[in-house]
Amino acid sequence: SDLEKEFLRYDEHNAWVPIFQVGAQAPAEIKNQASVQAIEEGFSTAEARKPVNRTRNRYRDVSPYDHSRIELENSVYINASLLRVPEANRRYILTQGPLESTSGHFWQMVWEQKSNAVIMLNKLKENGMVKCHPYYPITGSEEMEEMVFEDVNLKVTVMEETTFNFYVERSMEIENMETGETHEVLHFNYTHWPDFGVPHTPLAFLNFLMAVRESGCLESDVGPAIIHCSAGIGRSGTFCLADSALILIEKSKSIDSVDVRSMLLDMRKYRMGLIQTPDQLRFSFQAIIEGGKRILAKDSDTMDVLSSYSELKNHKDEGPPPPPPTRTSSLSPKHTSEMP
Ligand code: PTR
Ligand code: PTR
Ligand code: PTR
Repeated sequence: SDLEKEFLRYDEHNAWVPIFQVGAQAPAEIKNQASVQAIEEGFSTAEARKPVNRTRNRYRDVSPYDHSRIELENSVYINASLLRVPEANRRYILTQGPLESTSGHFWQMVWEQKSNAVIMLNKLKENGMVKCHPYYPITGSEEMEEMVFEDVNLKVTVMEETTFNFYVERSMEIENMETGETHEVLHFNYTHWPDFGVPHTPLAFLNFLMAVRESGCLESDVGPAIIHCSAGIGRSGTFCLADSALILIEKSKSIDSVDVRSMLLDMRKYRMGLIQTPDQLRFSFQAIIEGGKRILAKDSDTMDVLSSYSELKNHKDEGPPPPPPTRTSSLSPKHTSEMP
C-alpha cells in the first residue's frame, strides 16, 4: 500500500527525525507546520496562563488552546481539550495527569461530560518521578477503595479490577453526594508505555485499543472518553491518531485513504504537541498499517472486525504467555443507581 511505502521510505532514509522536528531545511515538517498553523489561526492560551490557573497546569509549556478547552460548569479551569475528528465521527477529551489540586476537577469533568471511560496511558510514577497524582482509589488497602472529593462533592469507588498483560481494566462508580445519583465509568490503564517512548509492539497496543473500543466508550452516542497521560499530548496524541486513522480505513476499506501526517496536523489544531517524538510518529504508522491490514483482511462487518482482534490477545511475540486474568470482584458493595 502507499502508506506502507511511505513508512518504508522514511525508514530507509532515516527520515523520521527530519519529518517530525523543527528545522530550517524542510518546511513540510510536522512541528514547523503546526506552529505556523497555530500562529496563523491565532490560537491563544490566555485562560491557562491566568495567574489563578498557573498551579493548575502540570507543565508550564503544555496548555490547552482557549478555543477547544473544556470549561467546567462553575467556570473552574482545567487543562483539558476537546479534540474532534469529524471524518472519523470521533471526539476525545485529552487532559494532563491530574495534580493533587485538580483531581476533584478531573472527576467533575468526567461527571459533567458523561464520559463512560477514562483511558490512562501512563503510570503514576515513571523513572522515579511522579507523573500523575493518584486521583483514583488504589486498591489493595481497604480504606482506599473509595475516595471522596469534597471540593466537588463526588465520591469515586472502585467496583472491579482486572489485570491483563499490558493493561489494567477497572470499573468505577462516581456518586454525586448531593443528589445520590451515580454514574459508572471504566478505567483502562495501559501500564507499559514510558513517556517519550512507544508500546512494546503494535499488536500489544492494538489489543488494548480493541478492548477500549469494545466497551463502546469511543462511540459518538455517549459522552467523549477522557484520554490522559502525564502531559496529555505525547502518548494521548498517539492513541487518538491511531484510533481515528483505523476508523477511516475501516470506512473506506483502503489503507491508502489516510494521510497520517495531515491528520496529525489537523488534530494539533485542538491541542498542542500531539505526538512528542519521531519514534511515536513511526509507531503510529506501524500501528495503523498493522491494524489496517487486519481490519481489511476481514469483512467490514463490525463483529468480524472485532473478532479478528481476539487473535491478538495472546500473541506469541509479546514475551511470556499472559497470566490468566486475575479478577477481583465486588471490592465493595454495589451502590444502587436509584435516586434516594
Ligand atoms: N509543576 C507543579 C506540580 O507538578 O505540582 C505545578 C505547577 C505547574 C506549578 C506550573 C507552577 C507552574 O507554573 P510556572 O512553572 O509558570 O511557575
Ligand atoms: N515539559 C514537559 C517535558 O518535556 O517533560 C512536558 C511533557 C511531559 C510533555 C510529558 C510530554 C510528556 O509526555 P506525555 O504527553 O506522553 O505524558
Ligand atoms: N515536552 C515538550 C517540551 O518541553 O519540549 C513540551 C512541548 C509541548 C513542546 C508542545 C512543544 C510543543 O509543541 P510542538 O510539539 O509542536 O513543538
